[in-house]
Amino acid sequence: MAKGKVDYGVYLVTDSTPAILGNKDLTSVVEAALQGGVTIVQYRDKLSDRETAVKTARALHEVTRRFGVPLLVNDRVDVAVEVGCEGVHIGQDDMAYEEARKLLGPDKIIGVTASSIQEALKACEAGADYLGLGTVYATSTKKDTKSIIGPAGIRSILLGLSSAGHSIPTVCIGGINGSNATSVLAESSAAPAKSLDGIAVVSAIVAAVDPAAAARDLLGKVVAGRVPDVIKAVAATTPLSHNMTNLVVQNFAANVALAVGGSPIMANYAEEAADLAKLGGALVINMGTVTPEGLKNHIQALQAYNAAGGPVVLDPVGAGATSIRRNAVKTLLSSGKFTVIKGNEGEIQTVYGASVTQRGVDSASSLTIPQRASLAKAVARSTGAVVVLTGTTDVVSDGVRTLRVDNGHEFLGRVTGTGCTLGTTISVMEAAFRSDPLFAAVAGMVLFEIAAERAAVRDDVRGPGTFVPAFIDELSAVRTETVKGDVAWLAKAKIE
Ligand code: 3NM
Repeated sequence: MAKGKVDYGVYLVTDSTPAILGNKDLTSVVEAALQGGVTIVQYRDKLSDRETAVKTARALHEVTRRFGVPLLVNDRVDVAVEVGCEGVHIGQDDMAYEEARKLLGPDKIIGVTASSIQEALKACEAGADYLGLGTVYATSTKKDTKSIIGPAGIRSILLGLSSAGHSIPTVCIGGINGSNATSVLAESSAAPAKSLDGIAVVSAIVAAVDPAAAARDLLGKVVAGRVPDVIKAVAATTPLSHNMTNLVVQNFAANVALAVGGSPIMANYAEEAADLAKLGGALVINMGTVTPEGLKNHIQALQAYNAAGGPVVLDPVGAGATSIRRNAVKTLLSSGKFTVIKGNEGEIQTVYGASVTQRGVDSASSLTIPQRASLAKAVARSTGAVVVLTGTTDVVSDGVRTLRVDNGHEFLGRVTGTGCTLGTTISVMEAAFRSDPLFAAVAGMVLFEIAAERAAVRDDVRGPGTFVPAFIDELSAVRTETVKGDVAWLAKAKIE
């Protein structure tokens, strides 16, 4: 597991004391939390003897490895060395960073606790891989905390780090739970400082009646918390959205790309792709109205963007409708790599290789939400892409993290081209925010769907016809509000 690839989003710290764990089994709680979406685990045990600690750490490591998630050990470096897990977390009163690094070697993760900018800078300069910032709020889980710094204290450390030029990952800890996570993330990460990379919790998951549900809820909040970062990254770069799309949506897609902050070009001729791929944008390959000539163009452009390292969004429109389209999907998937594959249930089933028959491009749903989540996850794993499976409840997965997005409005289903323009919206986000394609995709989805909700209830909207211009207005308004720092609209986001 490469150190640079670690996802600090939902960071579970364990506690085996009966007051928090109750009579549950720690390994089972960690496994459930991983199913819910925990992205990194720290085994923290101040009481057990060495033999018990090694045994517990080994059992936890077996579980975390199955999920491809790193396991760190709190303080007890010798236990981490013996178990061979991915690293340690050390507090200010624990072993010195340099000594821990000597024992662990250069490839292991070492995180350090910091309560002030001085401690944070010292840890950065020593070479720490991430910082745990706290204590945010007083918590009965750790009674000996020295300073309660609140979200404002976290924000000032983040500001200090960014003005010193450090981009080290950070999480905050202390009293974080499902009720305050959204406001802690927003208040801690207020512009212009770098944002927190995640939240670390003990009791919000370990003491929860349903640790998987608690973890899922926190993951949704962490992902929602990054939406403004994505939209601001778009505003900072106005990225190119190169659309190779169908005849029906050319104009609508170009207008949506503009409204969400992108710079659209509708260019179906692949000879242009090599030049366009150098402009730092993203490509949308939309298979609607496919022709043999079109497919050749798609393959050539896909390969040009792959060579330039630019994101590519595949929209396999009507993929299951005809054998021509089913074969076109297969050909495209074997010709290059996609960053995002977006489609409805029939389309994603076709990408999966299932033999489904779609009537047209409209969507019919026969799977339950958990089945849709499994399908999205499986396709993400087999293709390496983020999969966006649209429907009344959308599902998005990168093969590790799987989320549901429950926003949108029925008018989106009564106007042609909205699915295609969601692909365009996502391409703009992917172009601007390369560090996490899942965050970028979710940002595109909630921006798009909440704009639709706002448009649908406007007084001047009387049906699908008047909805379209209002929708474009609202896309632009939501984006502008976000760039100005007003993210009240995000309270409507239903990400879980
Ligand atoms: N470290 P809960 S606060 C383990 O401030 C730990 O460094 C802290 O527990 C620090 O999520 C803390 O239950 C306990 O509040 C956090």
